[in-house]
Amino acid sequence: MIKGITTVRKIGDAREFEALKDLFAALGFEPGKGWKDSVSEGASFLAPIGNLELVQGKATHLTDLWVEVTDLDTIQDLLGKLKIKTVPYKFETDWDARAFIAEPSKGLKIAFWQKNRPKQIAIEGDMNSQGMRFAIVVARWNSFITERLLQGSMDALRRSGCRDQDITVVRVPGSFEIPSQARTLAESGNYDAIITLGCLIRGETTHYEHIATEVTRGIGQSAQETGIPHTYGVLTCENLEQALDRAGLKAGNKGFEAAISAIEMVSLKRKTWKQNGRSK
Ligand code: DLZ
Repeated sequence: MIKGITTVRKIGDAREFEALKDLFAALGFEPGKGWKDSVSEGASFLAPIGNLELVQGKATHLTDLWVEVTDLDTIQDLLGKLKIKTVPYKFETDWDARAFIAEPSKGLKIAFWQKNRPKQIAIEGDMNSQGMRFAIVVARWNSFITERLLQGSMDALRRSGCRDQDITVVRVPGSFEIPSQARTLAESGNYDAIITLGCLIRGETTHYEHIATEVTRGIGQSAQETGIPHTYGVLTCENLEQALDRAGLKAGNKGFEAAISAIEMVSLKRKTWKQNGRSK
């Protein structure tokens, strides 16, 4: 049975190899299992869908590496800022999509493309956090978990274009203290969104239900009463194993997800205001 497809590209020198590794990570490729021996090295990148396409006839295909993306404009913007060689215009393809070609390394041509969306679409937030300001409130209790969540959040913010100076990290003793601090930060007017991170473990927490309910209610109330988006990265788990899974092992990193949601909500709020005639 077929399990996957790998296509291999040889890169000129080690410096360029490192630069491309960074670029592909920044573009959001999931890192795969690389390899290294005494004479060479391989870096692997995974995409959710692989596709081997055989072509015949007169169709022109420009390059043999096509990467489908969800936000073509953001990718083109990012490549431009990183001074990657790109053909400056986008073109329509034969399959109702738009594309542009980038050449991050000599001879390595990548066509990035995005399916055209139907005309009537919902308002949706983008995933570009450039120019947004975030506060992250993180509980010290169960810090071996919450620090992993924090790493996940930082990773999401940095990868999506946020500068370190636009991120404020605030530590509080435990999850119970998150709502009041989140509210103080939201009311300061200095942040576009508040990301909250904590970890409650049922087996180790007396009054687990009460604390969990109060924390959730408090964060929601602060969001609603201040009008500043708050996202919820407080784990409520049965045991330590579950917490570890949600902090980067088997079930993703909820800190990363909370940060992504925050970016989307800030962007959505701005778009909604713009569409409804409000400037800020
Ligand atoms: C007291 C307590 C307990 C028992 N368990 C947790 C926990 O699992 N996760 C967490 O974030 N905090 C816990 N805390 C601390 C409370 O959230 C709070 O910080 C203290 O009760 C002080 O108000």
